[in-house]
Formats: sequence, structure tokens, C-alpha cells
Amino acid sequence: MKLPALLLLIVITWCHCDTQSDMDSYRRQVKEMFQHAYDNYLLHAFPHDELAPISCVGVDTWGSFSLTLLDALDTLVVMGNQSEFRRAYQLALQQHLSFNIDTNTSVFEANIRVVGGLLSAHLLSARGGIPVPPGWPCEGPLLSMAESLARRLLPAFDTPTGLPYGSVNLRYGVSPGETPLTCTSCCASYIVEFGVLSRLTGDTVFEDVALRAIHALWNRRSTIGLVGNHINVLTGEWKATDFTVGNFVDSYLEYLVKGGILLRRPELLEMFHDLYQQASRYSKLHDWFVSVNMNTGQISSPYYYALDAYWPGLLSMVGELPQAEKSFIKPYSIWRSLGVLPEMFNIADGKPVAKHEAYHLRPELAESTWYLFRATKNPFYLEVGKAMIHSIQNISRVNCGYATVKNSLTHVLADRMESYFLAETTKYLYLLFDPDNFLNQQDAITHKHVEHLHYDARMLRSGCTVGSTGYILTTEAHPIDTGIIHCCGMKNKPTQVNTCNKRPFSSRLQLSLT
Ligand code: DMJ
Repeated sequence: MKLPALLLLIVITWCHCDTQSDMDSYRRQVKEMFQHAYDNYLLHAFPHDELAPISCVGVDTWGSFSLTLLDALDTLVVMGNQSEFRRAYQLALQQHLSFNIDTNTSVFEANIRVVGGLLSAHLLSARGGIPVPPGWPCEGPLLSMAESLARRLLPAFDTPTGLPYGSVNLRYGVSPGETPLTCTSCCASYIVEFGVLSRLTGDTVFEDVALRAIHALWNRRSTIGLVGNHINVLTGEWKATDFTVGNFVDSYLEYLVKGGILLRRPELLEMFHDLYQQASRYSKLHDWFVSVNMNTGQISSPYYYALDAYWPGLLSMVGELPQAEKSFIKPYSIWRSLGVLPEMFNIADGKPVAKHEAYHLRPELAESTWYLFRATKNPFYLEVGKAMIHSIQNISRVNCGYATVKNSLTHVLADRMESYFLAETTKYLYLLFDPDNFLNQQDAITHKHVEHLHYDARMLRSGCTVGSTGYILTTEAHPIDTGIIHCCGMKNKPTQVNTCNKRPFSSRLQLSLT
């Protein structure tokens, strides 16, 4: 070999080693970040919902159901901590098995954080080292817990429109004085968790109510094809008429895509594509997507919301990669300048909006970073992930966990650590630096899959598999195996569904866990 060629090879190899050790080091840092928060939650806060990381005490926030533990279960499997997963699984079983608790809870949050967390942990239990009982995945203790909680949420859906109330009392149902006003994502983001529940338990009621709510919103689009962000669930009248891809609408759009892929319902993807077309027409402003009036299409505010940052990731899933990359740079530039992403940022004057300067340890920017790295393999996104890890360690780390940033300009902290920090933020950052992770092995959640749904009817006839057709991550980042949910027979035919798996699953189950 000639000298220059040899030198080049040495340089390439050296670079590769450096990158590899970088990957290992950042992966270890994120795992330690998760562990620091999780251990302190168990030590100081469990069985309460959340850890207050500055005062080191537990607080009940969303429903007194040990929320952080249930939301974090599957992250343990994703990070390869099987022994702790087995312990946490047992702890979860010792909690409110039936959720017969006299507490008012948000139907949306209880669904995405708890029902979703339990379903994902149930489906990942074999990978997490739990001996699966006979009948799994169609039976199992965590599945029963998820079903019990979801049944207690069902009274909220009993409205003339089919749109659910925002809150419900888990023991007594909807309170007499409950407000009928709720947000768009709060009333139409159930199809993933409820669809999985129906497919696994065989009871179609869950998928049916989730679909009914989606159609109720769809039928109330404006003449220019947009939805608002708050609605009266009794009358169906819009109460806030700003359309946005983020704040208060986000997971509605997200679940049209994810529900469509997971449940093999192309009609949901078509709804998304229609809404996306209208959003691009009216709400896109130099690659930001801003709030517009749903009736006139006029821009209503020049604000960027922290919640909007999931959007580039979703766009990459539906194959809109160039737009996704352009829209990613916008929030990342805010993060670069402030070290965090504030709840609301005024694009016009380049400053956080007064009283909305906080960064709540939200995952959305990390989420899009992971999706875009998966789609492009561009090392730029690894650099973004490193910058985010550095900021979170430097700004938010305290003795008992990670604290919300009360003010993105001064970096003063607040005594709160939302459960999604363990369910989502740390998970996405970890996945970015763990190329061999089982969630990085499949391409099922890319646009290719979506195109297949549109054009390849064979997908609609495919049978049940375990661990081989990829995963969908719910809006709370709970991974759901896209093949396993087709392993159980349905008692009734769900509304408009093409049921193709009617034989008992045992004869068709192909175990491909590694
Ligand atoms: C999470 O609970 C979910 O990601 C939800 O869809 C939006 N808000 C939080 C995180 O910011």
C-alpha cells in the first residue's frame, strides 16, 4: 500500500474509533442521567406521582397512581436494565391494580402516560426478562391494569358528539360540574393506546370510541380544511379557533400517522395528508409553522411553542424529509442561543414570551433529533444531541434529579420533574447514541412503511409476528411492536376495520426476539 493511502486509512480508522468511543460515552452519560432521576424518584417520591427534585419529596400531580414509575418502565428495557425492569414490574403490580381511586384525572394524560406505559411494558416484558404467562400477549397482569384504567376513562366518551370530556373521576365517572371545553389533542389522541387495547383484549369498544372522536373532529373541519384547538364536547362548537401543528393539536396529527400505521388504517393517513396540505398552505411561514385562524387562514400569532418541536420528526416519518430538516433548524437555533427551548418564543422579536420562558424538560426537540438522525444518518444530529445533553447536565441537574428551568434567560430552576423526562427525554437521547438498540434495528416507522400501506395490499393481510416488523413510539415514547398487536383475535369487528387475523395466535406466532 502506498503511504498516502495508508495514512488515509489510519485517519479514517482513528476517526471511527473516536466516534465510537464518543457514542459509548454519551450513551453512558444519558443512562446515568436516567438512573440519577429514577433512583431518586424511588428513594424520595415513590409511590407518589412525581419527584420534586429540589426539595427531594414526592408529590401527586396527575392522579396518585405512581405515575413516574409506570411511565418509566419501558425505558428500563430500552436502556438494557433488565434486572431493574423485573423489580419495577413487581412494584407496579403492587400498585392500584384496578385504579379504583377517588381522584380526578386528565383523560388524555392518564391514557398517554399510564395506559401507554403499561401496554408497552406488557409487550416488552419478554425482552425485559419476565417469564411470559400462557396467553401472552393477549393476557397478562400489566395488560389487565391498562384495561382497568382505560375502562375507567370510558365514561368521558359518553357525550352527544363522541368527543371525550377532559377529566374524569376514576371511581365515580364524569363529575356533574365538569367543563365541556377541551383541547383538540386532548379529545382525539387515543387511537394508538385504545387500538392496541382492543386488538389485544378482543374488546372493540376502545378502538371504536377513539375512532368516533377522530371522525367527530374531522367532520368539524372549517371550509379551508383546518381544525381549531379547543372545542365544546357537548355541542361540537369550536371554542378556540387557532389552528397549529403543535400546542393543543399536536398528538391529534401525530396519531393520524401512528394509528394509521399501527392499526393498518390508511384512511387515517389520508386524513393526515389532507391536514398537512392545508397546514403547508396556510400556516407555513419561512419553514416555521405558526398559528392561523382555522376559518380565514390568517396568521394569528408569531409564536413558536416548545411542543411544536415534535413536528420535524413526524414529517420525517411521512417522507417529508427536506421540509422536516428545514423545520428542525428553527427550534434548534433557539436552543443554541438559550441552552433550552422555552415554552413560547416570539419569532418576530427573537425573545421568549413573557411568563412563558420556562423549559419543562420536554422531549420534543430530542425526539425530532432522533427521527432525523435515523432518516439521514447525518452526524450533525449527533452533535445536536451532545449539545442537549451538555445543557441539561449543566443547567438542570440537582442533587435529587433534574429540575424544570423556570426561566430560559436566567436558568433559575423550579422544583418539578415531569414523568416524561424519564419516559421520553432520556429515552430519545439514549437511542441517538445506541445504534444497536432494538428500536434502531427496524425501518418500519419510516415513510417507506407508510407508502407500503397505501400501495401494498399484502401488508393488510400479514400475520402476527413478535419483534420483527418494527416499533411505533407512542406520543409518550412508549414503544409498541407493530406485529404483535395482530396476534389476538377480535371478538367483534371494529368499526370499518379490515380484520385479517382470525385464527388463534399460537399457530401463527413467530418469535424472533434476540
Ligand atoms: C408529553 O406528555 C407528550 O409528548 C405529549 O404528547 C406532549 N406533551 C408531553 C411532553 O412535552
